[in-house]
Amino acid sequence: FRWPKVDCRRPNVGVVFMAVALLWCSAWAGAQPAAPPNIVLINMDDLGYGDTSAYGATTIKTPQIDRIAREGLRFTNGYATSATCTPSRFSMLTGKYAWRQEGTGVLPGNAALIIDPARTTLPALLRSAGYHTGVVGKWHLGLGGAGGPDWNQRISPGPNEIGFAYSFIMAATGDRVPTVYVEDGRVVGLDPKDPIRVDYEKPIGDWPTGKANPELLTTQRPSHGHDQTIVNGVSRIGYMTGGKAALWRDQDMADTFTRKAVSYIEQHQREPFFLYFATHDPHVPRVPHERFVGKSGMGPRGDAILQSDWSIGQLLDTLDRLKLAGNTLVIFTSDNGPVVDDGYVDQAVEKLGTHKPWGPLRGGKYSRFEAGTRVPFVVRWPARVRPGVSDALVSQVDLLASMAALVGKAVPSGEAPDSVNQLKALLGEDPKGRDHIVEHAGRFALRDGRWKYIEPSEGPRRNEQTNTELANDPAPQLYDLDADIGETKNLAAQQPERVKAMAARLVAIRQG
Ligand code: NG6
Ligand code: CA
Repeated sequence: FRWPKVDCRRPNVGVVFMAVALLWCSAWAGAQPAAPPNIVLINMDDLGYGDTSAYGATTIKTPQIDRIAREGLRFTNGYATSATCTPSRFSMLTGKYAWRQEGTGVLPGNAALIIDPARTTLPALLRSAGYHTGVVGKWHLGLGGAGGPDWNQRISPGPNEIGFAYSFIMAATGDRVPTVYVEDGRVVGLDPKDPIRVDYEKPIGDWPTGKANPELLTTQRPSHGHDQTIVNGVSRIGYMTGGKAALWRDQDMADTFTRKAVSYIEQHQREPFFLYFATHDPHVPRVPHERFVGKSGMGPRGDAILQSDWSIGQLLDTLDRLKLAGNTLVIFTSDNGPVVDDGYVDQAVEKLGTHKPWGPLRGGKYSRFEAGTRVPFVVRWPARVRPGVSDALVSQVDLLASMAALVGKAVPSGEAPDSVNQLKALLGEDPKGRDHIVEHAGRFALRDGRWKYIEPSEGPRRNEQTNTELANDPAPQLYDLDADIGETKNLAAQQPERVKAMAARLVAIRQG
């Protein structure tokens, strides 16, 4: 290449043209919005506010999750809508509080799909904006029409009918049958000569159960519940028979989901994509791959957290390798708070040591105290979001309206009624976020700024089996979270006016 000779007194027409064209091009590029970011939504299962070193844990190290936090915006007031999986995920994908719809509690493994395919969902909205959409991991929102799925046919409706162009899922949870993967509506590896049958009411087939044959249990036995069909040496909730060739090996689950997620990113690297990656870790049964066993010193629960950290690292590495990291919005969160003993004797209690899965918060999974729904919540988007910490009040229910704003789509009226556009808060441009949030665990609580109101309720104060404080109290509770993040001082008696106002507001929101 030779630079053209330039005579300043008689400028070369070609050079002038090139310079003008260059200037024009760069001005035009500056005025154009950057290409829409890819979106990777990572939803952990039962990971607590205090379970990662990103959120202050010192006895467990989660370097990959920490990396998202270090390079992104870490929220201290990020919420799931409910303290269990199904309603939490329902809200995240539909933008509607799950308690507005009947039948959105923790679902059995053979439940019908609870999201109406006619409604606007987060994936459907992104798909309409030109995104390729995929889900890999835990589903737990039901499959099939009324009556539930026939596992031996194409299962529909499911994720592919509510907006995901690709799906590779487990139907419910690891502790619920059937213990098989479903890819785009088909059970993976199913031998048609060995059909799957599932029942949640009565035994079906002749496979051993945890109740009758505890000697067949290999890695762990149940502490409560979980004593029905045994698969892979673990007894589960529900009865199943058939589908032998399709059964998963729990130890390989994280590898399987990770592999599918990585190949999804590889396949769709040249178009905007939305990947919803829902890990099973650290939900029960905690049966991590052999290479993670013993690595945390905290038993299988800690090992499962390390395993999920590894999975997430694989996704981050893939984004780096494909040079996608800069313009990919990664959202990291969890579906509900932590639980230590959730039904299996797996050393989680004995080996917990000084680790506090709930961090400075009170309660845990199933609870209306903060640890039930306040969860890890991190947003990383190197091209746009400045790293740091945000105290803005943000909720998973707002992802739908916020992502709609991001991709320039309107939310159709009447859809996603509880989803508020909080894009500015999510991008670090608004330090406040929502002004209130409803917390739900069967009954209700309202967070309004610094104040937390828990409506009176009968019922046990503690879930004895999981050893979780549930926040049930026949008297109203009021806490000042700014002064008392651990909800130790009930101020309701001192501030009856505030209690009354918040109770009325909660009623209005629920009716709204
Ligand atoms: C409970 C299970 C628990 C877990 C939970 C759902 C028993 C005794 N306990 O009913 O182990 O599966 O449901 O967890 O069966 S969630 O994270 O999917 O909401
Ligand atoms: Ca969960």
